Amino acid sequence: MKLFIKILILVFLSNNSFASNIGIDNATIRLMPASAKMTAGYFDLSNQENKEKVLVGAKSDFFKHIEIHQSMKDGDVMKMVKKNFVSIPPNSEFEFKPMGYHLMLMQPIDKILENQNIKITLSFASGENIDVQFVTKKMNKMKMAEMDMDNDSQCSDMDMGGMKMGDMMKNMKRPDYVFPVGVKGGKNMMPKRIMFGYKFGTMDMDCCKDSTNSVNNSFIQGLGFSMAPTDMTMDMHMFSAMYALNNKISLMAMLPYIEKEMEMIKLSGMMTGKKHKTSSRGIGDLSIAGLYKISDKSNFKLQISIPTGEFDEKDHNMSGVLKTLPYPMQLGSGTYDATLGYSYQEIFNNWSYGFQLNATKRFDYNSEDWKYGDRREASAWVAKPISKSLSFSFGLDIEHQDNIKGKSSNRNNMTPTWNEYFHSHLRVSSNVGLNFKIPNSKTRIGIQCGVPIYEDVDGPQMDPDFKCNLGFSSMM
Ligand SMILES: [Cu+2]
Repeated sequence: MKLFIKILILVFLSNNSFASNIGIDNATIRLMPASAKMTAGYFDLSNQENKEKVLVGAKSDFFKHIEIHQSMKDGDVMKMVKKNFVSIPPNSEFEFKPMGYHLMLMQPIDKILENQNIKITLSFASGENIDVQFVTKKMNKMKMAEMDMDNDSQCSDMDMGGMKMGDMMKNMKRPDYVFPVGVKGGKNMMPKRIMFGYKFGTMDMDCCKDSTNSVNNSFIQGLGFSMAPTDMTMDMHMFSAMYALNNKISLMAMLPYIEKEMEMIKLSGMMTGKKHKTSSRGIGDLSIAGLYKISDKSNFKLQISIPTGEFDEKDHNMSGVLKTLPYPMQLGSGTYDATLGYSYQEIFNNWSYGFQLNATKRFDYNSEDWKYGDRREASAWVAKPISKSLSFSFGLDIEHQDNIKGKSSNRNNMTPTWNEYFHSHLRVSSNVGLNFKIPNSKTRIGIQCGVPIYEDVDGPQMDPDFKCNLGFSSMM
């Protein structure tokens, strides 16, 4: 009985929270690297009384100094301000949380361990003191980042003590955090985030190259062709959506709308010298991709292309007859294709670089008994922020495309574009680009244009004189 009374008294002395009608929940101390001289304490406070409660301070045997802080935005920069008190209105709840109010816990007397219990006494203006057992925890950094992603702040209460998280989030706000717009695929996002994108790509091609040389129409005629392409443009409107399933896996869907136009010239026979234009337009192949994050710097991509695009597009020929258009004018492959990709990006204080590798394999022939060749691509770039919202990039692309396999039953021998052996190429292009991040928003704009600097092709084959991409993306 004596013991029971002792316990009862102890309970009443040490835990005033019953009497004061102040509830404390989720009292957490952020576990920091051993080198850190300070950390932060977070908790949920509920004032269950009909009068205002004013928190005026906190004390602990474990920390030599504790302050009440508020993180607040000053222009573009997040700052911490010392507060002398925090008022909690009657019958309300108040969260001390990252990027808001917190206890700044300074000068710990000892190493802080994970899941350690540390007692902190909260003092109120009314004279009440409440002992709270805080538990040290590794904060879910993704959760914290998510809280921050919505504003354009630099969270200084997170980069104390050399925390990497602050750096990572600063990086995310950089214009060069995202890849140049011409680079296929992207980076993993924060869990549960959705991003919509639109990209316009345009490419202009001339005729023609063979090996590393330019060739003219008489060369093409000399090979026995009665027609030659003179000019081709390809415009692509790519709509994409991305969803981050979790920290490791982001899913992506991309659907292009493609417009192609090709001009041909008759080299011999009837109508020699006559030019003729054909065109095709429609949706291309739908792609579904998964990005698997290896680290903050790198990810793998597995992309499946689903044959939703037409591969038997027709247009009128010179004589007005509706005919199937040659291979380069088709909108889809007609086959299920898989692309494996790897991306890497390193971000430094005032520049960044990255590279991406892609390999596409076509597994089967389409119902017209042909398939595009396999393809390997490598892109590398360096980028430099010019301002907080604008960065400049310079890059190199290498693409290695195989010839077409099989033969379409609609093919003819009049033009090299219908020849399966005139499609393979090795092409190196250089490009320049700009990335723009609209301040205080989650919308980014990118533009990138490139020209070939080296080509070795099986030809005669059309070759691009330039390509440009303009892209928008917006995070929800
Ligand atoms: Cu602080």
